[in-house]
Amino acid sequence: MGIQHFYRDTWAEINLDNIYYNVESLKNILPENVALFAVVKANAYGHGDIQVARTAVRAGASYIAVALMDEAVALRQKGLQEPVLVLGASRPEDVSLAAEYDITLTVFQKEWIVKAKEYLNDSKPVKLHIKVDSGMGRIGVKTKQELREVEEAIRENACFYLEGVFTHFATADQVDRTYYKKQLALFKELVDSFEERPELVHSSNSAASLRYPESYFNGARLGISMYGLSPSKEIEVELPYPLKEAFSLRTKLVHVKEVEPGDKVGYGATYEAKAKEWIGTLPIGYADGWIRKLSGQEVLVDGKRVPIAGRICMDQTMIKLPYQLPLGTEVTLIGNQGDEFISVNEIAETLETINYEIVCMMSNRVPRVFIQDDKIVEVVNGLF
Ligand code: PMH
Repeated sequence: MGIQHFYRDTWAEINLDNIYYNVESLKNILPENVALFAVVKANAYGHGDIQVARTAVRAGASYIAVALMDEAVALRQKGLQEPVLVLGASRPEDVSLAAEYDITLTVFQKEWIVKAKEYLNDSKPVKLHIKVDSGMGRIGVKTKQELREVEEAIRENACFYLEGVFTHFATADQVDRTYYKKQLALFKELVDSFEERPELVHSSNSAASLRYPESYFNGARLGISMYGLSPSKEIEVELPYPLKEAFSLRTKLVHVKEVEPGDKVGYGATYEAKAKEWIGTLPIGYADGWIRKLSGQEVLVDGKRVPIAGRICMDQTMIKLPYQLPLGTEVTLIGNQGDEFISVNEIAETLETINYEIVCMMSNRVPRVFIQDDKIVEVVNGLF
């Protein structure tokens, strides 16, 4: 843990207590024998990979999952000791890195095994999980025949250890269960066809973990709801416990001025003051992930909602102030201020997208400030 400096008045606040609570709440409803995988790919959906991983482990997670080998290596280099699974495809040429760092890989092609073994000598066996494509149509084996071939290829080689098998649902966040049930049935059928069933069998993402105990087998992969966000709007009413959002985005007024009626603001001079108005400038822009399409979004200042004035620039955004306010006044773009709250979901609605994308798109130019027990415990400046 450390406090890195940053030299701008914009930061993301990550509430680790809320992440702890979200993980612990799921852990409490999971049967004892079900391992909780904390999904921290894409810098923990923008929340900070190692900080979230450590918090999740404290709260009961026993496995960490990422999308890429690079993300797994980064976690090891930051000192993570727990098992790490790469959910996506890795190159067979890179398999020795998995051996070196004790990283578990996902496989789904016999040829991969044949090629990868050329790159391994007598290291400890590399742990593998077979991915089954039960209907997502992304990666994975689709038939019993393919599964058996991959299983055999793994078991023939002492440099590999078949630890797990998993699949991923495409519609677990939708009210209609038909497609989910089809996927689950196919996955069960394939799992039953193993000569020897691997010790870890997992299928559920957040939505399935929160709604479908029959999808647990003995592992649950928790992503979006660990961050306090519902997998979709339509299943919010079904959630077994309230989620607590962990991500806030804050900045400060760096310039305040009064403009005259007819004065313009921003690129394209698209905003025109109707009367005498107070305009504030914020040091955040589209290069931070605060993208131009957010120009119609409100922000919070002095506990009130105010509109953005004109187009968002690369590094700066202008807002209409309710009245003159001092330089350095805090402005909240996402999160609580006074009695007001701008949720990640509100930003997602403005951008006609999903909450996942909002937290992932905040760039590494935005420092992350980690809060635990109401105190700053760590600061990461992604540029250093
Ligand atoms: N497992 C796999 C294989 C995933 O791809 C994801 C999320 C999760 C678990 C966690 O899902 P959750 O965040 O809904 O809990 N993957 C993605 C994705 O590829 N695009 O959006 C979410």
